[in-house]
Amino acid sequence: MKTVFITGASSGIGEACARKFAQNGYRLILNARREDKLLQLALQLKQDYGTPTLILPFDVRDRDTVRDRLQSLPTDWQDIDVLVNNAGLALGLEKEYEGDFDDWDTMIDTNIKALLTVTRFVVPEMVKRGKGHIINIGSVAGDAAYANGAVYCATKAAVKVLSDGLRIDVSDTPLRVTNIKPGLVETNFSVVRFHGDKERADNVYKGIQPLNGNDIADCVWFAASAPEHVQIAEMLVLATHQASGSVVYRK
Ligand code: NDP
Ligand code: 8X3
Repeated sequence: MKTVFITGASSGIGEACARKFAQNGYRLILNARREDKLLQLALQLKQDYGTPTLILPFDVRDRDTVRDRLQSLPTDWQDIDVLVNNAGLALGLEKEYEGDFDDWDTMIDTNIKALLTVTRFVVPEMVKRGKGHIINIGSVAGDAAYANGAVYCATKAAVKVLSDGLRIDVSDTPLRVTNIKPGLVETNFSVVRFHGDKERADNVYKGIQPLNGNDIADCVWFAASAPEHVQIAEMLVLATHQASGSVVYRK
């Protein structure tokens, strides 16, 4: 049975990926900070598909904990076939010269530094085994800046470059590296971005049919299930009526 490790699996895209891999016979290692959500999901997937799941509730920004928890995985859970680096967030929507320092730190620490930390502790074992696939959840936001989103966009540009760099660094191995770049996906993303303002979050998806978590999980699965000699390097996935990070046609 193959094993997938998904960060940020308590909600949205990560949760949808967990279900997709479970449907396809993988067993799951699921991370996020909210343990109750992970337990609920694990129970549901056990009932629906008989999926064995290992819950790893921790903050991916805590480097020591990431190291300790990954280095003390039960022996029969140590062979990770697919890593989905999904945990991430945007905070705030402000001009670059007016942004909040704490929001910047949280985005940079989570979207860039924590993704690197998890990669650093998982990939060496993959290289040793000569087997593995790293799937990073980037964003259309990493392709070009949009108004009031510079820091979030910069973190996702970093995900693109880190994916490209890792792909170069493992090109002498059978490992594959994929950067999935979604556009507007209706998840908890905007509620988090606007610090819990649900009404403001709902407005982001008004007048357009956004993508949902399952749409992105389908893309992740397409990359993960491609034949071994096929490396989906990048996938840009937009809602119909969205043309870029800043061009959206709303009815
Ligand atoms: P959600 O807010 O629904 O999910 C985010 C997930 O990340 C949650 O499970 C959350 O879990 C987890 N998470 C956040 N911070 C941490 C942390 N410090 N440690 C561990 N887990 C953490 O949003 P999405 O599903 O939309 O977002 C998933 C990824 O997709 C992000 O990287 C986002 O940037 C990216 N993305 C989203 C798009 C969208 O429009 N929605 C478009 C393009 C990319 P918990 O709070 O329990 O820790
Ligand atoms: C999330 C997509 O366009 O809301 O990465 O920034 S967007």
